[in-house]
Amino acid sequence: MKKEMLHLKLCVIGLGYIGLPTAVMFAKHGVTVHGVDINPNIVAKLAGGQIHIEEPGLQEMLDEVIESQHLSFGASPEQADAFIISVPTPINSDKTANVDYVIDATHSIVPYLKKGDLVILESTVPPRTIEDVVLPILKETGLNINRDLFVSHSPERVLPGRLLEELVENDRIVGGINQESSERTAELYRRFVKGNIHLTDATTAEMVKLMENTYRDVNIAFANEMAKIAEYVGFNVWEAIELANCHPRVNIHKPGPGVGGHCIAVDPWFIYESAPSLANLVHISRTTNDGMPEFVVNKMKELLTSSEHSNKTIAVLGLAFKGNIDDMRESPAVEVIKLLRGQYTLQIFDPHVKDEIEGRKETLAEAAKNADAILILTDHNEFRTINPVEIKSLVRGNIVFDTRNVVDHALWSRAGFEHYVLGQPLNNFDKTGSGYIETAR
Ligand code: SAJ
Repeated sequence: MKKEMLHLKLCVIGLGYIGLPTAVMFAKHGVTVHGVDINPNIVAKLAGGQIHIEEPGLQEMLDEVIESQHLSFGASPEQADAFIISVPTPINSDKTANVDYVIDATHSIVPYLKKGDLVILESTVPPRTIEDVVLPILKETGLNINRDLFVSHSPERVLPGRLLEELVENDRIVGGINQESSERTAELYRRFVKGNIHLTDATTAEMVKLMENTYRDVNIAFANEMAKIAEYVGFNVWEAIELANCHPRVNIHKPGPGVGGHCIAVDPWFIYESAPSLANLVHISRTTNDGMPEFVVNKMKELLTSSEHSNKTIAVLGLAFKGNIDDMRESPAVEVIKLLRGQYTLQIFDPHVKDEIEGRKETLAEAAKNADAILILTDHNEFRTINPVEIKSLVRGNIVFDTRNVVDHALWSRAGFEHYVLGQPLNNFDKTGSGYIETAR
């Protein structure tokens, strides 16, 4: 280990979902860390010893490092040996990346940089951001970028809810502007990373992160297209995917009402922006997934035409963008609700989300009361175990539309529901009660 790395001071710019756990983790491993955020409320809260995000184990770890005086917070950077930038890169309304926070954060450290320092960008960014955006700003220091200042991209790849575990266990990608930048960055993360650390160049590292999420988006778009074809041709897409995935080299993802979250629904656009005339598959996948809420709404309308009441009520189950979380960012459920609102009375229930949404009910029973149809939009575990007999006694209609294939088809059919699953032909309800999917496994 290089001498200067032994008693290291680190400055972390941006104390959100990634920056804060990263700062705390380094402090826990003996690094003196100064955390910076432009939001004074966040700085005040953290300085008072309280975390501002929900993450299992983080509060306890923060208590520990504040006690050991390894972590301080402030509104502006301080001199340090290494700087980590972990600020948001939102998307503009025209689907281009907004790298303003990265630009501002890089400018903010320029006055504090000295010979031998290391600058690491963790934010997810379009390809060439290090080369074309970050390096020109760092040149303002007057330091020789390749010899006196070391720079790399090491993208975050951790899952909220499992952050502290994944920060340690996951492999890390480190893309330096030169070999020494990569090696110094890897040496820093080795203080707590147990996974492999893979060294590459900065632009490759940027693309690795984007390709991981885009691979998932393209794969889900394929599943969604197969779901539509299944309804048209007449087969069960869930069963077909399960059987295709028995092949050792096939891993088709699941169809659904769309792709949400702040990563997979966003990152492919960063690739598209970098080469629009070449990124055809990326573009069509993104628009396929973005079109799913409308597809679901049209199917819901079609199903409700048979219902006799004029003022129809839908019990909407699920607001979060995926199962067992409370996050609604870019949630396809929110989009579906937006498209249905005004045409139907919506009684919405999500056991995890507590945000104010018009029509949200506190209990499943309240949501189901007098509903003409039940529409399932999120794969929460709580929905898998709903007792359809109890629900049947509350609703006035008998339609259930399951866009995530979460409930037990046979049980719901036996309880008297007309059960429709996204990706199964409409005229093919399972009325036998035997269930659709029978596999040999
Ligand atoms: N979804 C489907 N079908 C599937 C899988 C997911 O419709 O088969 C939907 C989900 O319901 C959800 C959306 O896709 O609406 C995204 O969910 P996700 O679990 O695929 O991804 P995120 O956004 O929670 O986290 C991803 C992860 N990336 C990968 O798995 C490659 C995570 O490791 C990254 O750290 C995170 O993005 C990020 O920060 O980039």
